Amino acid sequence: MLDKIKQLQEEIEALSASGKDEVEELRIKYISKKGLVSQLFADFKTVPAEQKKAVGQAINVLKNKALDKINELKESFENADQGDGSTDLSRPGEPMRLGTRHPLAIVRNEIVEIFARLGFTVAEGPEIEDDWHVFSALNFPPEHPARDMQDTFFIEKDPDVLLRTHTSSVQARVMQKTQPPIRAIFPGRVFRNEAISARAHCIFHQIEGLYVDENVSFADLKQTLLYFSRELFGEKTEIRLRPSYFPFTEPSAEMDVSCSICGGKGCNVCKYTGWLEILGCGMIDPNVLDSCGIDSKKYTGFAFGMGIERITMLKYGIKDIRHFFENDVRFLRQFESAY
Ligand code: 2U9
Repeated sequence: MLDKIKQLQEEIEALSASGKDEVEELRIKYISKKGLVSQLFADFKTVPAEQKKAVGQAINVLKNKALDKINELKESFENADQGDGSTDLSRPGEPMRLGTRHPLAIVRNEIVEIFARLGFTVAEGPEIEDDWHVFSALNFPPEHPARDMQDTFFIEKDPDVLLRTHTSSVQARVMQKTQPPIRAIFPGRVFRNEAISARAHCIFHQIEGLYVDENVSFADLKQTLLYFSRELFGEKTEIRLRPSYFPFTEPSAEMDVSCSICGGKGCNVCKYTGWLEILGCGMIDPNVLDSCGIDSKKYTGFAFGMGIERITMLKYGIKDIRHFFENDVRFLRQFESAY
């Protein structure tokens, strides 16, 4: 019996076929109910008791090999053209859908291009930072709440290793190694230890910018931001500045644009105020210029910062910030033609 199994195994291993029909014939011959392999199971009854274990195992191995072989032959003819006209070789291929640019990347590129037209260059820096570049250089006092565990992700026991909470750290780095005039913007990912909701996320993207030179004034800041707002939201857009406070700018302001949805008349997006807050700005505090190695008696500068998620949500009417991070193609494909 074992000899018979061995012989059948060699025969099956050497099987070949020239088409689907022949594979079907082989299947019937070897593994159908009345096939040669099935016949062995019938003959198994006659095997002496002491050989049953070895013979039983050998038949099972043979059966699996036969199944694999027949499947392998079947698959080799499944997708292949058999030259018999059954495959239409002139059919157009299945089109592969192109990926789309992420809405945050679309808006970031648009903002970068607007500032590039005003002569601003782009700079990037590390996401893992030290306390000095994120806080001390920017005039945050040692006890400032932003340093608190609740706001900042400290990623090692060493409190000097942290994830940047804003891209201002890159500005500090650029000012340390460049003397004015400096005109640059700083796009990047930032991290804050915040509860995730429809309006806030612990990871988001910012673009900050600065202009440092002799005689840079608040009027330069206003005109730059007016140009930017009209390029991004349309030429009829108006801006207004409200006094505010940041440790790194003095004076500081928050800037609103007239609501591009209702044209300033009032709607549910602008909560019937006609205005949408889009960024913070101000004149760089002389302490910040000095700590980054720029003479505050000779130079002045303005700076601004905005969240890209917020601007993208306003521009496209997106109601939940979490859409940006879920990468659901049904959401992403809506921006296919937006760039
Ligand atoms: C240096 C000096 C000054 C950058 C600025 C803001 C105002 C601001 C927020 C907007 C929404 C951050 O994304 S947000 O939470 N930013 O309001 N940022 S002025 O000022 C700087 C930066 C670097 C050396």
